[in-house]
Amino acid sequence: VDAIRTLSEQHPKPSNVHFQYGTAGFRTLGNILDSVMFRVGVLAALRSKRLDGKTIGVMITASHNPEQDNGVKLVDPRGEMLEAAWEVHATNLANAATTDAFVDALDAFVKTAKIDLSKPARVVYARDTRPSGPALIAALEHGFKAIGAEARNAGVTTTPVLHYLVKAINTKGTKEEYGVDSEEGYLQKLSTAFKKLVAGKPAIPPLVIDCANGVGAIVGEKLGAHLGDTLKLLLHNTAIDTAGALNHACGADFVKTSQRLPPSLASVLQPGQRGCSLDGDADRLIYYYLDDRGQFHMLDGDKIAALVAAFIVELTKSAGLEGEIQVGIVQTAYANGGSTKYLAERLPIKCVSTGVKHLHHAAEHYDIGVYFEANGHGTVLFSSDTTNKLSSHQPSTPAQSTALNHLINLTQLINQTVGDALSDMLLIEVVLAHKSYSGLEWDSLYVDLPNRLVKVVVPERNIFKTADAERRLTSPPGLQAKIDELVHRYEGGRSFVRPSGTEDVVRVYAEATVRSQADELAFRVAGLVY
Ligand code: 16G
Ligand code: ZN
Repeated sequence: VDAIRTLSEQHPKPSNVHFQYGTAGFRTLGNILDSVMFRVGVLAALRSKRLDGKTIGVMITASHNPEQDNGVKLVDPRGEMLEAAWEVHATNLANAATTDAFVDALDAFVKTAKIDLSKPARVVYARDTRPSGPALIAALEHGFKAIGAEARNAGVTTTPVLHYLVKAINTKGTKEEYGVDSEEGYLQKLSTAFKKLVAGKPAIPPLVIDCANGVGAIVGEKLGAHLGDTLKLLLHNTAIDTAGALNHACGADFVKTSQRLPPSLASVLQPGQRGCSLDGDADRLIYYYLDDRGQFHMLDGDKIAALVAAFIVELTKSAGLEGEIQVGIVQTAYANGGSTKYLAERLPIKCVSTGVKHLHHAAEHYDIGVYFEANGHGTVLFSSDTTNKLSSHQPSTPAQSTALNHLINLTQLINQTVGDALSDMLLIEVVLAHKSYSGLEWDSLYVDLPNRLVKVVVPERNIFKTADAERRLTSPPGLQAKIDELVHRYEGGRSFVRPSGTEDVVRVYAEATVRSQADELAFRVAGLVY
């Protein structure tokens, strides 16, 4: 306790700020996060003690947000997001006004959560390329030191690599061993599976990758070296040391939100060529191509879900496992209506609230659960029953055997801990190679409805309460009825309003059959909210 007290004095909480552990952990301006980092260091160690010394992950990143932002989130032992109940504790500890208040809050928490302080504490941590990262890492390390945690620095790497590491460390030496617990082990695992999956397929054309001037450039380059000639990665927006470049006019969020090509790729991407954008910590991925008239076409998370799910269903059939393995889809309200219609006609589908933890948990209920947010974050989960079935299934024809092997290799290629832009990118390249699809053919699976997302700054976002997987407002009273009344007047109209979990704004989404109508509906609903 003395060490905590002394070190905490070096990381005072700024007095006029309230911190909140939201959808993406703590996230705000990097230069006010010092005290939060110290306290998260202590909290991560407590979480580890609570879980009998299992390794907890800590990632310092603000993902697709502007360069001056930063953030931190905790990763649970199986590589998943921190258990929801602890988000509240994290928020409480971060907001204790003084060292005394912090120490008191810790004491109380240790008692109520029944944490045995004599247990070991183990953590692994990493950061993205943000300039505020090193100072925040130092504060975090102070937190580890204060409580005597055994801490392993994973350096500068992507969020999905950190999630992978957590799972690899915690499964080491067990029969569920996830892989070698290093970035190199991760790259090896992915590239080996990829090479097996595309063996014998025609050569894959080079792929343009927009690295958002972030950490994806570093790990992407290493991945490229592992892939060699199997898939040539043409890395762009790799200026990780240029001030202000991170996520600026590039990256997955820019492409998804503005629905256009990053200007920096204008002279790079050729008509017909595939390109993709990562976000600042490489856990989101958006594809695109230019048609022969040079027109931009976006292939977002919904298109990825459709492509991948159809492929996996085909493989389970070809492997002779139809009826034995059920493939299901999880989406959020942001999923394009076109994709929902297409997928619902083919597969079981569920809509859940925004945020990885909701999608991930819902996907765990299927034998193979495919989840992608429209923003490009997603992955595929194979239940342990399914994994066992795949390894014990006896194929009765050579064709079945091939399909079965593909499925097994997919379980290795896919980062099942969290959405992973690089792993997803390889997955997409596998499907395109197997189906001999160009961007155009992939795009033609279904037609996107025109849509618009706007954010509205409101005095009190907490008065906005939703139900039905965020598709309806229950508060403020009467507002949903007004939205319904508006939506009715638009052909193919759909709109919903929800408070953001990462920013102090309310988001309004609208879609309609015609572009101008989608825009108009979005702005009129925004007008109701304001
Ligand atoms: C974060 C989440 C994403 C979610 C978004 C919602 C991760 C890796 N990503 O980016 O899943 O869609 O937040 O933000 O946790 P919002 O609540 O501000 O709309
Ligand atoms: Zn991200």
